Amino acid sequence: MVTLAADPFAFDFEPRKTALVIIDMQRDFVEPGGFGASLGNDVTPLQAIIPACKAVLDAWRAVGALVVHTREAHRPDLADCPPAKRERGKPALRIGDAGPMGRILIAGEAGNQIVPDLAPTGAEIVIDKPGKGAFWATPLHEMLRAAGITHLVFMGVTTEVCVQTSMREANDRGYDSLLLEDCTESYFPQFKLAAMAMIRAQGAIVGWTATSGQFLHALARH
Ligand code: TIU
Repeated sequence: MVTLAADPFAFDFEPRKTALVIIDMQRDFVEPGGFGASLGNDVTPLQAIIPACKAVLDAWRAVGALVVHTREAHRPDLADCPPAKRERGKPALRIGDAGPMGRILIAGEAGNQIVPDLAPTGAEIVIDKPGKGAFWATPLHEMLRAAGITHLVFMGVTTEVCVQTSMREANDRGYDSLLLEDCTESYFPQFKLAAMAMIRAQGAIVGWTATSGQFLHALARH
């Protein structure tokens, strides 16, 4: 059992019953020319978390525990993209349009690939999800249950959109979830802070937060 000093109180987990879930660290969100940039955002703050994510991923791989990567991805025919999602806002490029890294948010395109530093190995689970949450319209819950997983450690982008939605979905399915504070980022710093506060409020109503340093320290003592 690993006991981690976390907020709002200690987060205890068995690594063999815990999955590291890395949300949407794909080029669409962290590189210029992708979906995030097409929405008018500066993507550079998101790139800054890659080294911290890599350190946690390397440590978790050394433990030999389960890794899940997600990508926000739609089918090339957009059959899994509600028109409301495609038409929302006034993006420079809409989902499915041709951009500098291929078609925006479409499975198989260059922009849909996870950034090289965090690229999945063949043994790791990769979930393509059509929504913001990792559980909706995906086999993730069944795969985690089959693997005996009860606890989830989250990293990725963006904190208040796909990460928070996925943590809320996980919470309603009975998982205990931890978010690594310096391994997640938003295009809006105030939203990151607010999302983390909402997650750990009311006695961990959605989950816990801790820094990657606290997590790595606890894992090393395990
Ligand atoms: N992955 C994810 O968070 N998808 C988004 O669309 N995020 C935004 O912040 N727009």
